[in-house]
Amino acid sequence: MFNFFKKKDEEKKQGAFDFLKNALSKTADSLVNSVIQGVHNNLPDEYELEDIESNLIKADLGIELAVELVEKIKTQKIKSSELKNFLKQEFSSILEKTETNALKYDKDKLNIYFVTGVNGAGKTTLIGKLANKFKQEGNKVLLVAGDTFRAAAEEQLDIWSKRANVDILREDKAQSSAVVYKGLKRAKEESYNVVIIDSAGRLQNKFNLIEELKKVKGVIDKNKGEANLETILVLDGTQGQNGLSQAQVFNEAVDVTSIAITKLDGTPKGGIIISIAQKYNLPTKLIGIGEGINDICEFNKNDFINALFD
Ligand SMILES: Nc1nc2c(ncn2[C@@H]2O[C@H](COP(=O)(O)OP(=O)(O)OP(=O)(O)O)[C@@H](O)[C@H]2O)c(=O)[nH]1
Ligand SMILES: [Mg+2]
Repeated sequence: MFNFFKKKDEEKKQGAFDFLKNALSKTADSLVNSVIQGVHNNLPDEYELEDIESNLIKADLGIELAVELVEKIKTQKIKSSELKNFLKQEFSSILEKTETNALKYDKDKLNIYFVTGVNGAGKTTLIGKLANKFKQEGNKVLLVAGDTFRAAAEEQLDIWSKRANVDILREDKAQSSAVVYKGLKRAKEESYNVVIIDSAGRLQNKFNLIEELKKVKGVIDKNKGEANLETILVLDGTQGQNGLSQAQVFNEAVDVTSIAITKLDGTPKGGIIISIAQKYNLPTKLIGIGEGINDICEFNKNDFINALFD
């Protein structure tokens, strides 16, 4: 019996890794395969170094990092046969810089997840997936419909709450900060241990919307007491480097503690995970790899690197 379950667990783990590897195959092609493929000389020559650089930039690693890596390849005299391993080591050590990739969670405490990001990044979908995961793990979960801005946003969250079989607090025609205040109050009164707060999509250049988001964050900070707070910035993986400027604006406004990258299925732009760790020291903790309720993974550095390189 025990062995049977153990085997099942291992199969499940392998299945999850294969799923991840499959979802990341386009990123692996752009970030690894296309970079090493065209290099034939024992020591890459000037033209090949230029190609490496432009391929790394195309893979959405960002210019700064691409230039830095090519400089290292040149000065450390990395041979073409060593190139793959060199990239593997470099990417791993960049990801190592961020402190942890585990989502803050303590089963004996209230855990608040405040989910932010620009329009259409995948916030509400991520919330649905996350709610389902927490519910299945035995938590008492409350969703808070903090997006009072877009018509039908609350309805969309409501549908996800039913799919995940969790409770929701929503209030039509209310201010976001008022709904969030009520949500936190209810969570304490009714002993929820996971609260996930949705927010309206914001364009990072829209001053008023960012100001409103700060106000909501202020309400959370003031009322969270001893709770864990994870402020998640959701980035659309298909937008690649655009995510960097979003990270800067949102981080300044609400003190982001973790990144969720969505839509990694089918995009070659997954290099953003590496550049965001390098530039802002922000850990990616969740990745979305599909539209279904189970298409979410907790980010794991080793699995990510292995899925790209092995
Ligand atoms: N392929 C794929 N699609 C996704 C993923 N996550 C979200 N989507 C899709 O992206 C679209 C936008 O998702 P939402 O969750 O509504 O995004 P949002 O950030 O809440 O959008 P606003 O509320 O308008 O700001 C939907 O069509 C989702 O199905 C993912 O991981 N993979
Ligand atoms: Mg939404």
